[in-house]
Amino acid sequence: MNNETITLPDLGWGAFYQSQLSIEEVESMRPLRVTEVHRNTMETMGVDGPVSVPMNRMMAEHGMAVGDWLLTDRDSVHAERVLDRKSLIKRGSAGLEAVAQLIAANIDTLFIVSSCNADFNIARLERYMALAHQAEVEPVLVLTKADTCDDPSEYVSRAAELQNVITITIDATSGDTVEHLAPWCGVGQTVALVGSSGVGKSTITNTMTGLDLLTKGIREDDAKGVHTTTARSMYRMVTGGWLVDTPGMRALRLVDARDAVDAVFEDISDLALTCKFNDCTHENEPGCALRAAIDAGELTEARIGRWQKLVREEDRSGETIAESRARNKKFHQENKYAQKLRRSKKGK
Ligand SMILES: Nc1nc2c(ncn2[C@@H]2O[C@H](COP(=O)(O)OP(=O)(O)OP(=O)(O)O)[C@@H](O)[C@H]2O)c(=O)[nH]1
Ligand SMILES: [Mg+2]
Repeated sequence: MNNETITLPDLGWGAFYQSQLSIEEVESMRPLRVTEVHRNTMETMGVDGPVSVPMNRMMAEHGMAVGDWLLTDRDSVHAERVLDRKSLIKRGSAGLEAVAQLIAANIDTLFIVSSCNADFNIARLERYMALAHQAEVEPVLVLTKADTCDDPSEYVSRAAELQNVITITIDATSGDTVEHLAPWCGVGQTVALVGSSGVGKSTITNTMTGLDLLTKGIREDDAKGVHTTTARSMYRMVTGGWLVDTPGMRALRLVDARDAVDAVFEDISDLALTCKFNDCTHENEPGCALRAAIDAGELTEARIGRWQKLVREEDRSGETIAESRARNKKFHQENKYAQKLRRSKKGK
């Protein structure tokens, strides 16, 4: 990349960010886009090339993500402010508290990556679809390893259950990938890759950037990869846009995504509003619109089950720490009681 000739629009800048600057700020400040997030430093890119910006209190309190826009004084590396984000991809991190981990900011498209093998799992893909809906970015399903599979179209048909998503099948190691993904990867566009470990995210990144990032072989037996990518970085693609590679996720936990879940299952959530009882569990109540749709062959039990699972998870992630502790305590008490009962029955 020739840093000397890079412009703000090349970096993804546009009216949305420009309108956040006062006239004074336009004169005195420089916008920098975060390309790498580290504990103490942000690596950024501006029109004069790369700049390392030390983490400060404002940034720590705000929370930083790859793709963020920072403002510093023209001759300083001290960040004054983080601009409002056009979009934000975040997920729940492990533990009791619903703390969000920021994955990427200001992206236009989410490439949901899976492969044409045993990794393909519709429930997991629905979760990623909810992630895209929540961030209000366009999802594109990218199915890798089409070259290793007899009939990739079988996976495309299975993906049709996701509704309203473009599906592309690729061999991520081949140069043809650039052409297939180009519509989302042009100048000014930013894309993030998400998906399980070993599906080929870094391979796509290598092909799209011409770089040689670390990728690792896959274990043959279970189609699971070995976690390879550890940091989050944004790279310039040969097509002019920017790409955020992310480490494979073992389990994606959504946060504050109830509306997004309903959007992914819009047909079901809309229909559920027409059930006779507004607290219908969709199991055996009279006047249940979902049961009627199953009977009519319009919906499958499995898909309704996946929707309900995500809704339950969302209801739980909305609970306070105290509520969650109380639920766990009750569960353990009930378990203990059941064990005691079993033991006393055995003893008889
Ligand atoms: N034949 C073939 N191999 C692929 C394809 N995509 C990825 N691979 C191989 O799959 C392995 C894992 O790919 P990575 O790109 O490291 O996977 P990743 O998604 O970045 O994995 P993490 O960084 O662990 O999340 C590598 O050996 C790649 O060469 C593909 O489309 N076709
Ligand atoms: Mg990787």
